[in-house]
Amino acid sequence: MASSSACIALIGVSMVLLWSVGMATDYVVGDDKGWTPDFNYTKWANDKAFHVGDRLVFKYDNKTHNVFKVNDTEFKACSVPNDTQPFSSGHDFIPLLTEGTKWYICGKSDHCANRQMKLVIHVGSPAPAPAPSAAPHYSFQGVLVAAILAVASILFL
Ligand SMILES: *[C@@H]1O[C@H](CO)[C@@H](O)[C@H](O)[C@H]1NC(C)=O
Ligand SMILES: *[C@@H]1O[C@H](CO)[C@@H](O)[C@H](O)[C@H]1NC(C)=O
Ligand SMILES: *[C@@H]1O[C@H](CO)[C@@H](O)[C@H](O)[C@H]1NC(C)=O
Ligand SMILES: *[C@@H]1O[C@H](CO)[C@@H](O)[C@H](O)[C@H]1NC(C)=O
Ligand SMILES: [Cu+2]
Repeated sequence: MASSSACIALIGVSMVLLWSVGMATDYVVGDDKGWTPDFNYTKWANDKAFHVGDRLVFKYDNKTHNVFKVNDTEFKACSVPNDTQPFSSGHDFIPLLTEGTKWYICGKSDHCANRQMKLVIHVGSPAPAPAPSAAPHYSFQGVLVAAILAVASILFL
């Protein structure tokens, strides 16, 4: 009994945490086109607000593409770092851990210089909590009631 109460409490508390932190987002770079030549990633990134806690997902054929995280200078010159390994799984999840500007290029052939395989994004502070009305799956009041019930069940059962 005690352990199931604790379990309910944990679920309640996690829901509250999830609600207050907001939802992290996975962004598939290039959407259904993925990481591919001749796609405008500047345009793709334009209407998106990236936040700490979100992830970039690069999907590509790893025989012909890869992903290097680079700096500003390397990005502009499309120069592939010779001291770091690229991401090369073909399905890379890259968590955005810090705020600021991040640069990514494909290191194969002339894909960065001539085929637009370059992405620059600006990462802002963690996503704000959505307004209660913007959270369609559960209301703040509902979560609050769940949390109170959970705590009550620990204290009184
Ligand atoms: C990509 O899109 C951006 C923003 O819409 C635009 O300024 C830029 O010229 C485009 N690049 C190419 C190579 O078409
Ligand atoms: C970018 O990285 C290179 C090494 O690959 C380094 O020489 C250069 O100073 C760096 N530039 C910036 C702006 O950090
Ligand atoms: C990497 O490139 C820099 C300059 O482009 C060069 O000085 C350095 O020796 C290279 N390092 C390796 C491990 O090849
Ligand atoms: C390409 O992806 C496959 C499957 O994920 C992996 O086994 C292989 O090592 C990857 N190739 C490179 C160059 O990383
Ligand atoms: Cu490429």
